[in-house]
Amino acid sequence: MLLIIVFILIGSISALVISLSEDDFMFNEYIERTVEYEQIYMMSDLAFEAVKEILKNDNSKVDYYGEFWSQNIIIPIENGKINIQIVDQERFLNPNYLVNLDDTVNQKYFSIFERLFSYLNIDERVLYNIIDWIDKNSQSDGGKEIYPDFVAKNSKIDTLEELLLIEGINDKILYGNSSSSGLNLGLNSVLSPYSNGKVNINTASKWVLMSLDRDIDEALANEIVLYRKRKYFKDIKDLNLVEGVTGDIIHRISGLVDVKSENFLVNIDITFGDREYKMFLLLNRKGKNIRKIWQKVY
Ligand SMILES: [Ca+2]
Ligand SMILES: [Ca+2]
Repeated sequence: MLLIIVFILIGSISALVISLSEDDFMFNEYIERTVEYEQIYMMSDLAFEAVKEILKNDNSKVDYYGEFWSQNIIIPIENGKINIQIVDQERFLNPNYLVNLDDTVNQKYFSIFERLFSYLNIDERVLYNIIDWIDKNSQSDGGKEIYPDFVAKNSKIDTLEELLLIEGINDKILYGNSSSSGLNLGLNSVLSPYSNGKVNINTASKWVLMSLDRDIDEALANEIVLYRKRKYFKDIKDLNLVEGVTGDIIHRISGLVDVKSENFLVNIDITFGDREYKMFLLLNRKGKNIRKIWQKVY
């Protein structure tokens, strides 16, 4: 990916030499920017190495708030700073797990999403639209398979922005709305297509916890969050230390939850002179092995 970008840059520079040779000012500006981009990539590599070290030195068997990775990291640089925020993806629900490998609907996940959508005041029809968007077949399961200008993707969701193509999902539903009163949480604060499908009970928000089981109401979810402020869950069974969590609840959610995370989205903000760059890295961790899945620069 990086190589491709470098090649494109080299190509663009030679094209510019021909077309802009009379406009030295613009050309110099372009070269300056190109050099800056190279520096940005170098910094992002540095940031990646730093994050890799942090995650390598972390206990991968349990992940919770208070661990080093969960804190904001600021690295001062000449002329600016690098701000790194690591977000574990297992705090979110992954909509891709609504559909099983054999293309049938995953009933457990369906119930979780039904609850989630009712908390977020999203029409249940949108849930069927998401299922038909993801499942490989083109027969409607109650949702939309054919749109006026295109057909449903019939494949997994790669990015949350992609949800905007699905009927019934608009900016307000995806990103939330903080202007009016009441709960206006966006899907982007509860979903991720990068999660391994097992919700980390140490990092999941109250709304995700409430969606997991019909007997986890708001009061009980608050209790779980309160417990987490003092201790963390070393094991799923530790949930019974929270007053109100029954053996039945633990039994029902045991295959859907975990106490650790595997995928991490790293937000890197680079302030450099008067310019700002945004960079995202998706990392996967298996024990001490950290793998970069992709990298994006804005
Ligand atoms: Ca950890
Ligand atoms: Ca489909």
